[in-house]
Amino acid sequence: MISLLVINGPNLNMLGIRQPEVYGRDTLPGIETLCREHAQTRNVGCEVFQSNHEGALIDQIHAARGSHHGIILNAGAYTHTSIAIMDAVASASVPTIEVHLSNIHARESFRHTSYLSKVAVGQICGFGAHGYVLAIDALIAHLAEAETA
Ligand code: CA2
Repeated sequence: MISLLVINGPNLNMLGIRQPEVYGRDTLPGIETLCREHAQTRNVGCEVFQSNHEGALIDQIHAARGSHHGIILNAGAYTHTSIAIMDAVASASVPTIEVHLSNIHARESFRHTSYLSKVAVGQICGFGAHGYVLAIDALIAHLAEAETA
C-alpha cells in the first residue's frame, strides 16, 4: 500500500487560534484528520508530523526514505529560508509536494521565494486546507505515473 507522510512546520500548530483572516479557521488537528480521511478514500496510508524545529523536520524527511512513498510538506516560514530542508528533501529522494494554505505569491515579497520549489515535484498554494487534499491526489497521480514510466 502506498504510504504518504504529511509534514507541517513551525507555527502551523497555532492554526485556527490566531490570524484566521490569513490562514482560515481550520486547526492543525482538523487538517491532519482531513488528510487521513482523504487518504483512506484513496486507499493509501497517511501519517502526520508537525514540529517547530528545523532539525526535527529534517530528521523526519530523512526517515521517510524507505518508509513512505511520498511527502506533503508545508515547511511554514522555513520554506523561504532553509537551504538545510531543501537539501534534506533532495537527499531523501522521496517525491515531495510543497503546500501552503495561503497564496504566498500574493503576499510579502520575502514569501515569494521558496527553496523547496527547487526540489519539490510541485507547489500547491492558496487553497487553504483543501490544498492538502489536492496534494494527496497529485502525489498519488505522480507516483502512479512514475511507476509506469
Ligand atoms: O501559507 C502557508 O501555509 C505558510 O506556509 C504558513 C506560514 C508562513 O510563514 C508561510 O509564509 C506560508 C505560517 C504558519 C502559520 O503561522 C501562524 C501564525 C499565526 C497564527 C496562526 C498561524
